Amino acid sequence: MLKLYGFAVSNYYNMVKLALLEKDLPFEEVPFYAGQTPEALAISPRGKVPVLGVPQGFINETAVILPYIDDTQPGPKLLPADPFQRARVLALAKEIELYIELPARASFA
Ligand SMILES: N[C@@H](CCC(=O)N[C@@H](CS)C(=O)NCC(=O)O)C(=O)O
Repeated sequence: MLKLYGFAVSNYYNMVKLALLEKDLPFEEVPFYAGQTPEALAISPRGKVPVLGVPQGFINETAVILPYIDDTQPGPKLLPADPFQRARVLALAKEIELYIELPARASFA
């Protein structure tokens, strides 16, 4: 079973979680707060979340995890087949990540 390492307040964690839910895949959530300990770095080389645990090992970086899920797992495709429509969806996701969610973090406290 796929394992999702991370914590729920992370937008990146939630991007991967939503992809897994959208595809209706079984997965286990593993609380993981990353950091720079040897144990954490063995799972996540930069000490970041999310990480996807797969039978062969660990995959990090959201932009790598999402296409991996789409390419290897059943369920509805996460992106449109048409290149222009796909670009529009990816641009919207990038807009939310860079220009809405990251600045909004300043108000989390
Ligand atoms: N480029 C990474 C960024 C991930 C990232 O910044 N995650 C944050 C949480 S939202 C994190 O792990 N922060 C803990 C830290 O940097 O020590 C990705 O897209 O997965």
